[in-house]
Order: sequence, then C-alpha cells, then structure tokens
Amino acid sequence: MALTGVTRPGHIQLRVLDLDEAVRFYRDVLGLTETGRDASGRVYFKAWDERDHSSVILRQADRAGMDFFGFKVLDEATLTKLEADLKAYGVATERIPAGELLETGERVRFTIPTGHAIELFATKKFVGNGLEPVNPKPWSPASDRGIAPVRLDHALLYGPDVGGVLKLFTEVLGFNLTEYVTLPDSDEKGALWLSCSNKAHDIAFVVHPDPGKLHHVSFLLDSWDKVLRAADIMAVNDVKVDIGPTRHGITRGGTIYAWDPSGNRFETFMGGTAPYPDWPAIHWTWEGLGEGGGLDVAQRKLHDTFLTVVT
Ligand code: M3P
Ligand code: FE
Repeated sequence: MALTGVTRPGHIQLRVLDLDEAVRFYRDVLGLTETGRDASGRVYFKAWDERDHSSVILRQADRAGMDFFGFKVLDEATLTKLEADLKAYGVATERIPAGELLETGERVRFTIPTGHAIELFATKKFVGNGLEPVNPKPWSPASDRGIAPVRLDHALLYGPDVGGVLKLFTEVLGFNLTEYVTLPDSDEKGALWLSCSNKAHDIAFVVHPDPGKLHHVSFLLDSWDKVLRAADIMAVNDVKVDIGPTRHGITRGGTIYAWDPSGNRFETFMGGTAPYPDWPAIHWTWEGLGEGGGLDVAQRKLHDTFLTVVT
C-alpha cells in the first residue's frame, strides 16, 4: 500500500533496572546515539540512519518491559481521523500533550486487547542522519559504533486476545496480516505478523496469558555480515544470547535474539520478505513454528525460551 495512514514504528519506551548500565549498553554495545534527557530522567536514543529525534526511550524502573510502542502516522489530519476511527470502533483513546516526550507532538494512546499501550503520533523533530542533504556519502561516524543498527524495525508482543488485536489492526489501523501461526489442532491464530508497509512485519503478537508483555524489540541491520559482526560484538561484551545467528522461516529474516542488561530481549535482524498487500497471509502450523523452521530454520525446533521468557 502507499504509505498513507500509519507509516512506521516510531518509538518504544523501555523500562530498565539500572539506567547508567542501560545507557552504556544501548550507546556503546548496541550503538544507538543519545539524543536527549528529559526532566523525569528518561534517556532518548536514535539509530544512526533514522531521521527523527528519537526511537528508543529508556526509563529507570524496578521491573523491565515496555511502557508503550508508538507508530508515526502521515500527518496531523491522519492522527485526528484515526483517533475518531478508534473511538467509533469502541476503543478508548487519550491525547497526550505535545512535548511530554521530547521533540514529539501530540500522541493518541490506547490499550489494545493484548494489554499493550499503543500510541499514534504525527510529529517528531527531524534531526537527520548526520549526512549532507545534497549528494550524501553512504556512511557517517555514528554508523560505526557498536552494532549500529539502521533503524528500530518492529516489536513482538505477548498477551491474551490476539484475535481482538488482529481485528483492530486490520479493520481500523490499516495493517495487513502477512504471516500467522495456528494453535495446536486448531484454526485459531496464536501468533500474527502485521505490516503497515511492505515490510514482513511492523509489529507481531503471540498469545500469552499475561497482558502487556514484551518478547523483543528489533533493530535492522543491512546485511548478514553485520548480523555476524553483531554476534562478535555480543561475545566481546558478554551479552547473553538467546537464539542465533540463524534465520527465521517466518518473515525469512536473518536474526539474533539476545538480552539487554535488564533482561529485555532485543533482536538484530536483516532482510525478510517484502510482501504486497494482495499477497495472502502465509499460514504456519504449530509444528511449522517449531520443527518446520518457522522460528529457527537452521535448528528447526521451538526453543523453550521463545514461549516463556518475556518482560
Ligand atoms: C521475526 C520476529 C518467529 C519468527 C519471527 C520473525 C518468531 O522477525 O519477530 O522475531 O517464528
Ligand atoms: Fe523480530
């Protein structure tokens, strides 16, 4: 689809247990760029090739996890329209004033049936990627610190009522279902990959009894070499790795799942399919997720941590 309504993942606010340790990790190991701190102590980061002020916001808390995930919409008129559409659909929405997040306009926040806080916003300060606007070079010094992802790519969230989320994202927010997993001996969808673009996914969900859980936040790298380099950087810095480097059958992305110092899982990811909206969603069975290589093409098993370790 043309990128008209919801255009992309814009920001995620993560809770971390030790802010100083987290800042060192996100800046020096993951290689994001710090772009600001606010009066409440939150620290803002962007990936090197992102153009807006910030995409990752860290907040010190006594429990890890995600506070909210925000999508950037095309403009303020689209924000108002989607807010009205959500209300008409029966979703309670809240307007958060401009400036509550640094350099960010008004946000429309709502809770989805998996218990997650999702936001839409239209305005965030353009700061650029450090390259010249005319005849840019392909590289900047910020692209070579730590793992140095290109951008925040997607998140995988866990919670109940994945079916309700499918309806909301496809019927109100204009997302397409690209791939899904059905539960054992059932037609019920237990996992969804949803796209507002022609990326394999901009957000994904897996059914889980506890609401509001984060499985992982994912950062895009531009080659498999960079994923292997990320594995080396993780080893050098004693980062705890969950799965990989390998490839997901679902989305076909090259991947490593690992944990930040607070236990929030993150992914360094490359590639993936580029589905068009007229493509039917790909169906994976429960066995396909595990032995069929949906999760891990190389090992073809459902790793224990996949369903159990979330923040
Ligand atoms: C992803 C992801 C799985 C495939 C996942 C693909 C979990 O990019 O969300 O990690 O089977
Ligand atoms: Fe992922």
